[in-house]
Amino acid sequence: MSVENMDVEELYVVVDSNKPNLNERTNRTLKRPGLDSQTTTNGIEKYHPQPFKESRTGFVYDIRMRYHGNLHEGEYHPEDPSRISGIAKILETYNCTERLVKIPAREATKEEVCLVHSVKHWNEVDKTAGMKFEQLVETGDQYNSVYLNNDSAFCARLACGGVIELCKAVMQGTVTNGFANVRPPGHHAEPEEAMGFCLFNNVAVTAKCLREYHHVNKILILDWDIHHGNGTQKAFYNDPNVVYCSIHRYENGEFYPGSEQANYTYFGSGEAKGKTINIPWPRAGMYDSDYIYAFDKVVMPIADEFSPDIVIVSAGFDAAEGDPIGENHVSPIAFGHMTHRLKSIANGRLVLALEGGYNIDSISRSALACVKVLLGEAPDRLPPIKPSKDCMETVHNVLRVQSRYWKSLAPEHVEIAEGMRKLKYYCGRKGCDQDMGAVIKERTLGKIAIDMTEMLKAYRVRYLYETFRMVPAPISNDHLKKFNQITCSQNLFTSNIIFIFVHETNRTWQVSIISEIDSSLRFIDTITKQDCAIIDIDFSPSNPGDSQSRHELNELLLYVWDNMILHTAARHVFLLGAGIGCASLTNLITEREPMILDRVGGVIMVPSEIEVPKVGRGTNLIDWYYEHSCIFVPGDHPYWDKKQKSKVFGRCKLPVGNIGAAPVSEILDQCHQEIFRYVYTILAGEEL
Ligand code: Q9C
Ligand code: ZN
Repeated sequence: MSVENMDVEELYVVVDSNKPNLNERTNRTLKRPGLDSQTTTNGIEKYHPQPFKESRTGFVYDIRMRYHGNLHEGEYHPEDPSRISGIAKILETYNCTERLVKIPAREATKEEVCLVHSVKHWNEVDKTAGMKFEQLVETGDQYNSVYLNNDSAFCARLACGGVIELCKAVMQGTVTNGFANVRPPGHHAEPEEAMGFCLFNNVAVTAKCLREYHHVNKILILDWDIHHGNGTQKAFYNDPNVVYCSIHRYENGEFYPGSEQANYTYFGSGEAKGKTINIPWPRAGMYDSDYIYAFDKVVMPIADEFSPDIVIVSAGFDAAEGDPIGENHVSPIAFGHMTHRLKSIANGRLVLALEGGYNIDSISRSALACVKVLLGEAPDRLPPIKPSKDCMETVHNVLRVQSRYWKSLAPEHVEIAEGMRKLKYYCGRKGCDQDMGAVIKERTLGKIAIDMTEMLKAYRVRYLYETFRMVPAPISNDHLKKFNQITCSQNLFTSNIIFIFVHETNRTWQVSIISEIDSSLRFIDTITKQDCAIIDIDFSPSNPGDSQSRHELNELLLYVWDNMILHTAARHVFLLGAGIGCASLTNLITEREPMILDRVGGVIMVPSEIEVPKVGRGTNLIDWYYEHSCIFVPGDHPYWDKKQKSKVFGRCKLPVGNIGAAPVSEILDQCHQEIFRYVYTILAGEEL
């Protein structure tokens, strides 16, 4: 039963009664008997015009929360009382205050606070009210980034109780949504510990209260403060009913609070796997597009699927443009958009609770934008979303880990480049061989008179199709399109194992067309017979060996990784390179390090007479490469003359029975068995 099934009169009764009201459960009892399922005589449900639904926005602000302040005279601390008065002032200036329903704050009780925190912690905070200056300083210094005065404990109780009261009001339907303008903040406060300007974890305590005392089943906590909410993560790490999702600056664990637990590799434990979602930015300087992208790709699908009863936002504004600590560039408009998107969850039951944010002007304008959206205004228009590379990489990492736990993130649901979608469609369709055959014939016939390289490539594409039903992969990047050389097997999206095979045509065909084709085809034959997928990259550089060609191939490989591999579900990727293609593989490994280490099972190369390529810096990467590579270097290769054999070149070995110089194709042929033995060894060591 929903609001649209009530008539206007009933709706007014509900609103006027000022009782728990507009939510589905309570409406049911208010319904007149006999109206429950109105159907017309032909069985079609009768259309009911939707009545106006009143939305009300609650607001918590108690000036006494300004009492908590830095005792050191004249010494500035960013977590300043003016933060909340600044926000209150701008809301007043823009006539929002009069439209808000004031929800009085009250002190949270010991019982409530101790749903998250230990009694010991409660007592420690409690004691500070009666301490002398030196004791306060000393106690504050015992924690990590905390200051105290005699009012701190009181303010912390008030902040916590304020968030509780607002959420209660939302659950009871007194208001639809709301903003808690509170301090001190809470999300760093751990069960046993004050930390990061936080004494009690306002949002975590509230969530536990809602579940414990107010029959709320599922809660989503979204934390957009620039910092990871370590306290909140801890409080719910194995609670399957509370999803904690945080977008934060991580910097490889360097940024405050400086723990690896803020990484995307931490996703909850036990029954709660997937219920912690970390979106860790690798650097400062993220923009609106990055946040909106993360929202659209991760936060919103999960929020929809989880379908919580209420959404609580740890709404720090230290990711805002102008914040001295966060150094990100999120605009008030983007904060408005994130708020707007969250209103679509949990029947609009949404509470924003202030956390960090240290530029008074920035946090005031950001909070204003959020409150306006809560009040029902539309957010301003944003320019088109252009996420940064670092953002996309982060989001891909999160998706890869989280798609195990969320159906809505599974690869087949993740939006992919247009061409890939078509390919996927094509690969999944029965009886589509004929039109593909026609496309390929057309393409190859037209090429014959052009030049030898093109002809050979075209012939190969056709052969791959006719023999292995491999299809040309679409490339949406115009610049890379002209090479027209990626072919893949149709099990690309279903296979757990994918080989990326990079090799070149044009220098070897001069030696022997047939043998080149034969050796690469033998590979493909073995791979497809094992039901593994393959992406074949037949690279024929316009000018072999020049830097332009190398650059093009590097780009092509990154394209294949970002736009193809990342959209597959395969857990084992093998990189196979022959000749000039080898260097583009080490480039790929260097450029996509974290993802590569996770998904690539092994790297196999036959560089032939080209220089043995090396991976980039980083002990992690170098050690991994050495452990996961098998580089066949002929006996007469200058590599063997080097005094110092560095791990950056991978694990080099002589091809079996190899004496010296031979074309790539021949070495490839010689190593065939050994290469697959190597692959089997790796796969045997891992569960499939
Ligand atoms: N080197 C919130 O935004 N920075 N807290 C300490 C020590 C602490 C931020 C730096 C930042 C805490 C709620
Ligand atoms: Zn913060």
